[in-house]
Amino acid sequence: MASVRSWPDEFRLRYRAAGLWHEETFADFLADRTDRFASRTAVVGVDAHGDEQRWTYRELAARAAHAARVLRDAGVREGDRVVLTLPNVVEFVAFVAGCFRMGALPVFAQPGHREAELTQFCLLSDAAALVLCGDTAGYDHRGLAERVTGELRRRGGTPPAVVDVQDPVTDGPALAGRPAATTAPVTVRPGASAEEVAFLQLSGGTTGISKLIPRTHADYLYSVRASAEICELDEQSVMLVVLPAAHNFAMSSPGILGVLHAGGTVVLAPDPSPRTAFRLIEQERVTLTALVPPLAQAWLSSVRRRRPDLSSLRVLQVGGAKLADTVAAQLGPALGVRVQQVFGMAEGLVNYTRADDPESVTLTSQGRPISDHDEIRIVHPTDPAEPEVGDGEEGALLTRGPYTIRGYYRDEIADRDSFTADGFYRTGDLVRRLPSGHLVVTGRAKDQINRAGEKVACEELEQPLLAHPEVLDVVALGLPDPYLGERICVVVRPEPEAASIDTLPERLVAHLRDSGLATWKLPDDVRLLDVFPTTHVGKNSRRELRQLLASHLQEI
Ligand code: OOB
Repeated sequence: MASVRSWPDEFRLRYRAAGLWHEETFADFLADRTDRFASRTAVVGVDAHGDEQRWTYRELAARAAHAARVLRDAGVREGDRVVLTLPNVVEFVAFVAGCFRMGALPVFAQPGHREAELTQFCLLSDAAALVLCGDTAGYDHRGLAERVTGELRRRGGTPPAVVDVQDPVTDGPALAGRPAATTAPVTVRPGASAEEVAFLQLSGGTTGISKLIPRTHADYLYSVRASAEICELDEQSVMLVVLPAAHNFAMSSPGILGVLHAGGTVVLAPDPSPRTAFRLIEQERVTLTALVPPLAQAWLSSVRRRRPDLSSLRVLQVGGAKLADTVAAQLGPALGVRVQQVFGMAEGLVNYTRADDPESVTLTSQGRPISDHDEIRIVHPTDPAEPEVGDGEEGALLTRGPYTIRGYYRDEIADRDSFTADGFYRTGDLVRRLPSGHLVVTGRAKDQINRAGEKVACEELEQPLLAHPEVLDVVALGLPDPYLGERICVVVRPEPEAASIDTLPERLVAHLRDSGLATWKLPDDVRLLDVFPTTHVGKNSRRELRQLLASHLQEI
């Protein structure tokens, strides 16, 4: 895969010699866990039909083998990419494991992605299959897939095979009464190298739609092993997955893979409501879960009303967006848990607060890196020479290490902007470092909105809006919101000839929806403004716009 920039030999050898990178692939990993923990419970949740499932490690392996067979019958071959856009159903785990088994590369899309994103992911990855759940929360994904394949055909591409996990053929033979594929099994892929790309994650996106992130077996499994150790997972661990399963936080920090690594049980929450989560925690005696800050806040208020039995829950991880110190301080006492902050990114680097950190650190910092081999550089945010800032000062975070990518998937232009010449990834986050090595996230230097942990590139909204005939100019920005962290605001300079100013905001939101953007990216707020503040070089000034909105537009 020539278009993926990998670690230079010097680093590969260093990570191997230090015992961080192993020979193990995901197929090896899953086969080994199946042997070791065969009759223990691996996955609990609902399937695509809404029926409850409880799979042992052995059953998970059988489901994975079946998923591999379904994919192979759909034309997927070793090395092919498979876009998954599944909700938190047990089939998600089966298909991820199925891809690993046959050496296909999952591309971790979200069920909320729509035409714009899915078309892009299929094109970029040249996907052989698109795996979806026909009806997800009342939304017709089959119809969506038809529009995506139609668009790919129009653009001269080969559309992927569509696999619907609600189709009875995708069910494993163990499900009585449902027909199953009967073709020959797909065997675990022999002889693969652990330094090959295992799957593609999605970036939060700063310039248009998410970029694809190539993660190798060796680098990702290292982060999974180390995360499971830091989070003290073992066979007794029961993790509730409330966040979207395909997100990097839910997958590997320590997430689904960390729990399977340790021989524990993964419980998938079919919806993120506190009510569902509390029921599952009680029922399954959950020991660990991960939330984004707005969900943690929702739990705080819900726990006071519902008084659930959370006695089994020991650790509550919070990450994906900045957790306010005041909320952090309330969570432990109110829920009877230890709070662990997690500051990570799909590109690699993950920071955790540790079990033995003092409260002053766990409540006010976003943790320290997984590894002694994670290199952290904090530089002046606007000086192009990127000099390092002094101890404890705010600066832009750059990082390099054994599980941080050196380049995106087939995107050399993004690589030029996102990585330094010596291979550091520019995270776009502003941080300061405490003497203990813990990082405090203080802000962001990238054109991205973080709405309740969901990332939206400002460009994703600005580009389609600029194409609207009644829009002269537009800036998308995140405004502070007590619950969401940030809410999405687009400030539009309308064409003087705009048809009807009164209805323009609604029509612009409809236009964005029609352009096929994921639902969570639609603006919470559309503001009209005749003149935009500009920087000294004449560019629109987001900073001044934000200040302007904060000061007087709020009252309009
Ligand atoms: C996680 O991954 P992504 O790729 O969706 O987003 C990464 C970005 C970071 O660069 C930062 O801007 C923000 O999300 N972020 C946080 C944060 N955790 C992530 N900002 C402030 N405080 C935090 N605790 O979001 C992700 C991946 C793995 C584990 C956890 C989160």
